[in-house]
This record gives sequence, structure tokens and C-alpha cells, in this order.
Amino acid sequence: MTDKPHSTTPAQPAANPLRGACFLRSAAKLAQLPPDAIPEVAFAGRSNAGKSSALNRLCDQRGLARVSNTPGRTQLINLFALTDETRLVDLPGYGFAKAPPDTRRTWEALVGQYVAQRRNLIGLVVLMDVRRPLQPLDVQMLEWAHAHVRPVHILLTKADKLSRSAALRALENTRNSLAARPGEASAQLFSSLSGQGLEQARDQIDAWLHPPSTS
Ligand SMILES: Nc1nc2c(ncn2[C@@H]2O[C@H](COP(=O)(O)OP(=O)(O)OP(=O)(O)O)[C@@H](O)[C@H]2O)c(=O)[nH]1
Ligand SMILES: [Mg+2]
Repeated sequence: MTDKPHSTTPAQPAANPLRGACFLRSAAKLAQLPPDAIPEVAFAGRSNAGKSSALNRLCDQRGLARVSNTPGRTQLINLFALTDETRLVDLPGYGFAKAPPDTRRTWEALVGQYVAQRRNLIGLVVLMDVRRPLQPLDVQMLEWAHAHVRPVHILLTKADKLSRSAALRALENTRNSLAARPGEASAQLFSSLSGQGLEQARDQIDAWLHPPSTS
């Protein structure tokens, strides 16, 4: 009997719906944003929570959003085109303790206005370090989102920094705190380093960007 070439094709990993992202532009104020004609999903969180790392990992592109060791480096709204019809947005981090008060006020006002006024914002991914979730400014972010009816999905980032059981406990505590608050928000564990939670986060973002047709 002759050896036949292997006839079954290897299992393909699910295609990443966020892979095509490319940098579009930065904006220092709302007036510099592109028209609000197509849906946007935005990433928000305290400075250093891991927003840029998460965007890079979710989109499978190392250098897409800049990752820095200096908290507060990403001070602009950075927009990424996903397709001609969809966008992702990296919002400036809030709550960086060492920033001068004026700078902090500017960032926080910019993010607050974006959440309040951007009509095409269809979902907000709020990132929080799993070791310090639901800090006062995170809660403020959830309140803004609730006030303007923006769906929220929370990524508890840097899950690799905790043991599996401690991370699961942090997730449960966060979900319990969320259940006791007004508004709805889902939450999951996430690690840009290990890849934990990547698929779940991509699925949520993709579901916002491509809701099932109601017609
Ligand atoms: N261990 C670990 N470190 C991470 C993870 N994600 C981000 N980091 C580190 O956390 C630091 C901040 O990450 P960034 O992605 O730049 O955070 P950011 O929220 O974009 O920060 P700003 O843009 O400054 O607001 C960097 O040193 C990253 O390498 C993770 O999943 N695990
Ligand atoms: Mg950043």
C-alpha cells in the first residue's frame, strides 16, 4: 500500500473579524473626529489598564496602537478603520494620578463628551486591571455609559497576573458589584499576554458591529 498524502485539511482557526484594522487618524477634540456615519466600538479605561495592548492583540497587529510603559502617553482619541463600514476607537486613559490637573481635566472631559455625544458609538469596551476593578473613575465611566444608553462590556485585564482561582474570584466579585448597580454590563477575564479571553472579546465586539438583522 502506498502512502497517500494526508487528505484532510488541518482545522482552520476561526477567522479574526478584527484583523483588518488600520490606523485612521487621531483627534484632540470632538470636532476633529470623522463623520459619525458608521458604527464605532470604543475602548476606555484608566491609564495603564492595557487598552492599547488589548487592541493590538484583538486585531492581531503588534504595532497598531502604541503600547507604553509610561502611563498617560495615549492622550488623543485614536481611530482605526476596521472595514469601510466599521471603526474601533482607542480613548485616552483617565485617572493617571501624576498628570497635572489641567491635563487630567482635558482628558476626562474629552472622554465624557465622546461617550455623551458620539451618535455612532454602539458599544463601549471598558478595561480594568483585574487586580483593581471598579475604581471611582471606572464607575463614573459606567454611569456616563448608562446615562447615554451605551452597552458596556468589561475586560478585566492582566488576568495572567493572578492565579486562576484568584482571577475567577475577581470576576465573580465584579459581576456581583455590577448586578447591584443600575445599567447592564457584561464582564470577562482577559490577558493580552496569554491570550486568555480573546475570542470572547472579539465575539462581543463583532456582535455589536454586526447585529443580527431584525428585518
Ligand atoms: N502582564 C500583563 N501586562 C500587560 C497586559 N496588557 C498590558 N500590559 C502592560 O501594561 C502596561 C500598559 O499597557 P498599555 O496597553 O500601554 O495600557 P493603556 O491602557 O493603553 O495605557 P495608556 O495609553 O497610557 O492609557 C504596559 O507595560 C503593558 O505591557 C497583560 O495582559 N498582561
Ligand atoms: Mg494606550
